[in-house]
Amino acid sequence: MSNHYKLIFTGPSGAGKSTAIASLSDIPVVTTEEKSNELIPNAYKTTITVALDYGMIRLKNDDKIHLYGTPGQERFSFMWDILTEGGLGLVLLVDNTRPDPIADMQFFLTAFAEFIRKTKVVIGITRMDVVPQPKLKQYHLKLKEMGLTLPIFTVDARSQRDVSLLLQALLYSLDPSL
Ligand SMILES: Nc1nc2c(ncn2[C@@H]2O[C@H](COP(=O)(O)OP(=O)(O)OP(=O)(O)O)[C@@H](O)[C@H]2O)c(=O)[nH]1
Ligand SMILES: [Mg+2]
Repeated sequence: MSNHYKLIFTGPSGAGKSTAIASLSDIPVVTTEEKSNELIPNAYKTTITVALDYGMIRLKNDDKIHLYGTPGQERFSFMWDILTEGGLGLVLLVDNTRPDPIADMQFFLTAFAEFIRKTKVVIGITRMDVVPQPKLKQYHLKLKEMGLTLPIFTVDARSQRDVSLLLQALLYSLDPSL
């Protein structure tokens, strides 16, 4: 019998959750993008997720990894609890070009604290090619201050290779045999 694993992608708007799920998915992704000038905080993107993203990875043994992306904007945070239900792990993406990305990381780790207590989490910092500061070291310092030891990587959400490495780190921490 095949196994089904559910993973959640979260993080602030523009961090690349929808992009990362599209990079990884073996099926056409289900998205709930909305175009609205009032809602879009970033000039470089024209839509935002208002409910969820869904993609799926087929493993060789017929097992499936289901990928769910949350909306980044807090006004849609009512979806966060719904989407984490039954999830095995969390991918937190952080946009390094935002005004205070380390505070964003802290915000999402706090918002998902209950889920994280029961599961595993991996952190990917995106858009470092656009704004190289802060560095990973500063994220590590904040994690330490929060009493957390979590894997953290620089990733480009558009790169299938980058996001699969991130996912592999998460899967490995969940079950080294996966
Ligand atoms: N330059 C650069 N662009 C990136 C990188 N990662 C993602 N992007 C771009 O950043 C944007 C991310 O947009 P989305 O994937 O819609 O972001 P999201 O996290 O789903 O945002 P919400 O749905 O609004 O919460 C896209 O235009 C990507 O092409 C990166 O590492 N560098
Ligand atoms: Mg999105």
